[in-house]
Amino acid sequence: MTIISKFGIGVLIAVATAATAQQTVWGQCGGIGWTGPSTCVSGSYCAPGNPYYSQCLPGSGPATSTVTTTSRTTTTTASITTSVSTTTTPTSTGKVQFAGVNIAGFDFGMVTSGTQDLSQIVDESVDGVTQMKHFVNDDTFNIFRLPTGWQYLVNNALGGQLDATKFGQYDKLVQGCLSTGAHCIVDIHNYARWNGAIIGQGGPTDAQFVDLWTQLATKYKANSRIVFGVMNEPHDLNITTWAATVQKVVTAIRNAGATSQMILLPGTDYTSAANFVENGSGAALAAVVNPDGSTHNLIFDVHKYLDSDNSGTHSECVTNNVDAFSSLATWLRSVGRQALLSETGGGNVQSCATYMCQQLDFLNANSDVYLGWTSWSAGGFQASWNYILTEVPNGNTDQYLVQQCFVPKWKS
Ligand SMILES: *[C@@H]1O[C@H](CO)[C@@H](O)[C@H](O)[C@H]1NC(C)=O
Ligand SMILES: CC(=O)N[C@H]1CO[C@H](CO)[C@@H](O)[C@@H]1O
Repeated sequence: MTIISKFGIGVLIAVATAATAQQTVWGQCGGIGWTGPSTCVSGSYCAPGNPYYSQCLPGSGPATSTVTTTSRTTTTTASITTSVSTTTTPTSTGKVQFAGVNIAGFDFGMVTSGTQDLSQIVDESVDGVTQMKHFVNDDTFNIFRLPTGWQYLVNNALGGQLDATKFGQYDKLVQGCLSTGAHCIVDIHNYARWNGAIIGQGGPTDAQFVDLWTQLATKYKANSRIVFGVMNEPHDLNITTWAATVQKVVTAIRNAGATSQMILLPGTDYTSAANFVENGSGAALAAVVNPDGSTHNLIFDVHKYLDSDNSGTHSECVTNNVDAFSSLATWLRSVGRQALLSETGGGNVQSCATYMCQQLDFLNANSDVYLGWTSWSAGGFQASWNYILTEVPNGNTDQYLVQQCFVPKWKS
């Protein structure tokens, strides 16, 4: 009897919702297969994000005529339907929103135990900015990931204040990135650790890690193009406990005044895109919310290389990763969430050009769930090191893989 009355109430609510309800701000309001509300509450408008997902955003929307919007939507829908019914291979019907490069250097000396030898830092506050200007001006890239060690920012003082000199140098890189007009990911590159011990799991306390992010969010809260990359590549930890740590960081960033910027949520297994669902990262991180209970701009952070062991340490590529990104896309759609591929890359060789272009085609075709990518890596790699994944431009000339795939699959 109780069960029957619950069903009764459920049906009534469902009917009422479909007939009259307007979607709340940040909620979905359209897209292929969407049967929920298509209008938004007062003070917001339905923004057509991509064929699979429209969202209620605050404000009155861009001054676009209704006629133009409608005809564009219709065309897109028709072409998507055709491609799905004629082939199982994704075709480039869409395009990701963000494309860019990692600018490494302030993370140098960091190893997977979360220990950083500060003598190995390459200060990218000048050269890194020059590189970003090239990538924006010549390649139209619009996002950069700026890795740094936690130790560097606080000059090895766990729990301390941002170091005026060292953080000051890193901030020049961040400001240089912002000045290009791009989005800029502040990436703490510590593998969820400090000197061998796991944050919140025997190592630094959650409070110490939260304090770092409170300081960074306070510093950068005014800029909407800052993206908070909570942590690079956690591994070998308790994912449930880690997700609780991430929740505290998200709350702290929002409460510091960075109320709406993107925050990247990293899973375990080195944020592997292939293992994200299977290893419990997806379920644990999907429960992380903003202080208002929403998941607006909480984006899953994933990495995937194309070499034999997904490590990005071999020059040859052996996979286009379509299997991995395909299953992850299905899960992302099932929970209505999105991911950013913040590390991917390969050697400057033919096999990588073939597979990387296929991977980028797939991401473009699934741009409803994949926001974009930052490839690994430009930054402080000296020419004499012959680093196999280098994307450091030679003046204004891009490396082979950038020329073959990263630029054409973004610009086309
Ligand atoms: C992880 O931590 C949670 C909560 O603290 C605990 O219940 C669970 O047993 C732990 N999992 C493992 C595999 O140790
Ligand atoms: C920590 C954890 O559970 N890792 C697992 C994630 O999923 C991959 C793929 O199934 C496993 O190999 C890992 O052991």
